[in-house]
Amino acid sequence: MSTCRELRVEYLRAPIGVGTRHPRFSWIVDHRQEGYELEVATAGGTVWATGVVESAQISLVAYGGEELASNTAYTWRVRSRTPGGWTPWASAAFDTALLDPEDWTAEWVEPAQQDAVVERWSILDWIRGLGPDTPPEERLRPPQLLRQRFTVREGLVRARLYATARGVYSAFLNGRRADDQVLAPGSDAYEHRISVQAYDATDALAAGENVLGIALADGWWAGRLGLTGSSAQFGTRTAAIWQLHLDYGDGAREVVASGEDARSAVGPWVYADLFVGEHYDSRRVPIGWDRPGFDDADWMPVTTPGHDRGVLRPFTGEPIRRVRELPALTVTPTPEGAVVDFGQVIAGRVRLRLRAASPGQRIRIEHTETLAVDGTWFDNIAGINKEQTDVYVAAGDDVVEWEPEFTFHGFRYARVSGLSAPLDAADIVAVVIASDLEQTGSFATSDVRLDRLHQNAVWSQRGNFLSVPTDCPQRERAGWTGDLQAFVGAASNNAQVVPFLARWLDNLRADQLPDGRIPIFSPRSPFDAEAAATTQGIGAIVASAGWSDAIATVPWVLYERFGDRRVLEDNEEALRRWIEYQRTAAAAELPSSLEAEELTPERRRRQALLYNAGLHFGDWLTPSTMEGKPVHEAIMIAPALTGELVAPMFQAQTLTIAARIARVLDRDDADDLAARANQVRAAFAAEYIDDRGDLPVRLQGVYVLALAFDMVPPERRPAAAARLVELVRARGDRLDTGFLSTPHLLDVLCDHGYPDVARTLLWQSEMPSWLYEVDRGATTFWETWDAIAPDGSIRPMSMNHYAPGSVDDWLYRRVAGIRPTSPGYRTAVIEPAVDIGVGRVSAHVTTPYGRLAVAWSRAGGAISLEVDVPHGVSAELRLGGDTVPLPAGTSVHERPSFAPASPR
Ligand code: RAM
Repeated sequence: MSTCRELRVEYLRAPIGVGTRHPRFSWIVDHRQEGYELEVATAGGTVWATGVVESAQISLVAYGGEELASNTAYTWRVRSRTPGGWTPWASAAFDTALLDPEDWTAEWVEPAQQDAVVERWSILDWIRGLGPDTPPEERLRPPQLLRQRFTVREGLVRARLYATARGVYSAFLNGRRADDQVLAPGSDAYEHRISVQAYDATDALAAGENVLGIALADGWWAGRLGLTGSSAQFGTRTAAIWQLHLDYGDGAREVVASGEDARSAVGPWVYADLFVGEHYDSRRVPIGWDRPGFDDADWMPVTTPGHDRGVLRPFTGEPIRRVRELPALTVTPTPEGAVVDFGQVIAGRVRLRLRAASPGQRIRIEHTETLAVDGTWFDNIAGINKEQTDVYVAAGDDVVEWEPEFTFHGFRYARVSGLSAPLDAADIVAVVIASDLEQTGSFATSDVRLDRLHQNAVWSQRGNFLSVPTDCPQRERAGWTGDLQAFVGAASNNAQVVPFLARWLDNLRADQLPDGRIPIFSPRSPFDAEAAATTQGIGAIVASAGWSDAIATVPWVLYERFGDRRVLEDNEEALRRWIEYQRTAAAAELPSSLEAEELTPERRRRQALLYNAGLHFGDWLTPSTMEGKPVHEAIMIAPALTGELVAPMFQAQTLTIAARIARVLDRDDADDLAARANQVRAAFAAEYIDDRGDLPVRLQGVYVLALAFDMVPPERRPAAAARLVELVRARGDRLDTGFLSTPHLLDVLCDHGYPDVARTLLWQSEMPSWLYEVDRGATTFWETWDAIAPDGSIRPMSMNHYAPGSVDDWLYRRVAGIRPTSPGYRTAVIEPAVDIGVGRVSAHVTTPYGRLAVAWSRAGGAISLEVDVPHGVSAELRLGGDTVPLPAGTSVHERPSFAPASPR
């Protein structure tokens, strides 16, 4: 009898620094579970024992004992009763974080420093290309070093370091990195919450004198951030705080806390900024600074300014790490430097091996996502503070490897200059950095272009799931809510995203405005708030339909895919506040198009239900609205054309999701919420949909959303769907959908009897289309379909924007055909699109019960399918009108002569 495996606490294996007093336990068992027994213990004995529980639940069993204590080591064990009897016990460990701000006695310490320069730019400045005219050396400041000496007695058995910073930091213990994470503490809504990292320091310490070192740079706190590249958005001075907890074999516990005994100095960097890049002078390294025995007599004292400790929160999820390395595919010498192609657009930086560089030799590394059509260097993200350039100054060692510490870039190509010999391809790698999420899905076919399309989504996810979900890793790095709302389904197939997105949702809720508005991005800095309040037009948008609705969509998709109720509970109140904001705003304002009109009382009543006034991004970047105009003008057209329609559609959909959530959580008002959703739909239909199912704006996206969100009364749906198809045809079978509608386009076509049109769109290779990008060599999704035009000309757009990659979810759900029919895949269907136009597809997702996989192939009329269903998932196969239940385990299904069910 095999034991339970994959033991996890809050989704992670043997985590330290668990941030809740009531964690949830999950495991996998390779048989049908009828019951389980679970126990949690400390060294002192059992703290919770469930006894035998008659239940099939193997996922997210919530701890139900006395509240767990801070900074404590626990073990847990579980066994499962299956039809064959009890499995043996399986056990694992976990460890809690400092769970309360009161657990902190340490002081925030500020190293001696000059204040960071405050550079403030507006969107208008950005459009005009205005920016600082002095080089970064003259404006940016050097990162700092902090060191603290302490003594450890004999008999240490466990040591945990808890640390964080206002800034970005690396921690060292006796000259060794505290662990392999980079860019801690990551990005947070720092005003409200700052994540604290937990490190296992046991093996790094020894009896006698020890040294804790912290290297500290501006990062998201004081560095450049967002579209405008403005700096010091949270503060102008960095600081760090730490507590090292030492447990001895004799039961004694000691704490080494940051305070006035720490010393500080300027580090070897001239500057380090997330956007601008890093300038590192290896001649200035104070060798041994983070080890005992170093003389810090000429270091500076620190100050303890008494910053708030109430914002400290245990970090949850996976940190940012170096997740892989890519070799140089080609190195091309040019007069300006050696241009290296890594073959893939990524977020990261390079590691360079230098041989015999002379003291003071300066090596420069520039980064870009694309070259011009003639192969020359091209900055697709030129602009204020977006240099993406690193500088290394050699000390004169024989061979040295260097990788920046406190920056990253969005790039595929690097240009290296200042070398004394030609660059050898073996001496440079691209280091991909990302939040180190477990990759849990796969999708592959017999068609290389479709596979590349899927890989482009995976890579855009990797490049943008970096501490928080961002829009793009080179220009903004902002946690745009709308982009994630579009992509969350796709993201959930490819990786275990719950801890990562739950932490981001914590930030989003912290950033919610007092009036209930959910901001368009999070983290949102005090500068962002001020900029929006003092600007007009698009820059003044604080909340927007489709963006703010992420507070409904994201938790709901996580519940659907992973069955996690706690995410719903945690976000319910914020969602309700957003809904109430919409209700109030709907009653108070009319859209500008109606302001001058004399409305009947009936129309006035309907309009008062609709959240349709104000400026919204609308179906952002709808292709036809972008044609032939400069970008900054073009982007305003979709908001103007579609905002009034898109906003109430999302309002209705969000109310529907809220009603579903209320039902799951057993709330009394679930029916009321559903009724409100229907009132909004009825008012919308009466105001905006005519008898023939037509809407006032003839754009594909408007029809897609109207159909996807059930805005069209049933009898008019066929006509609306037919109009959508007509609009697709009129564009030469090419899509014309923006950020908000693209995720729904192909589903809507399939659900309304046009799978053939969906198929044509999928295989389209004329711009705008998915495969157009693939054919143009895209390795990630572009922000706009014409980022590289057919003639090779390049628009200054991001090449790494996942929002248009939402189609990846459709590939899993419809082409492979794997989808949940109840939360967390308790029940699921396998319904592959065997007539999509490929011979072979194989894919899997990781459900809470294990791997759910399908591999199908088609030869002429014969279909062959192999399905893997884990115990705990009740799945059925739907093919050509037949439905058959699928057994647990592997099963093979043959259909020698397959005739697809008729499309309508
Ligand atoms: C752009 C961002 C993002 C989008 C907003 C509206 O600047 O890149 O993708 O959500 O605008």
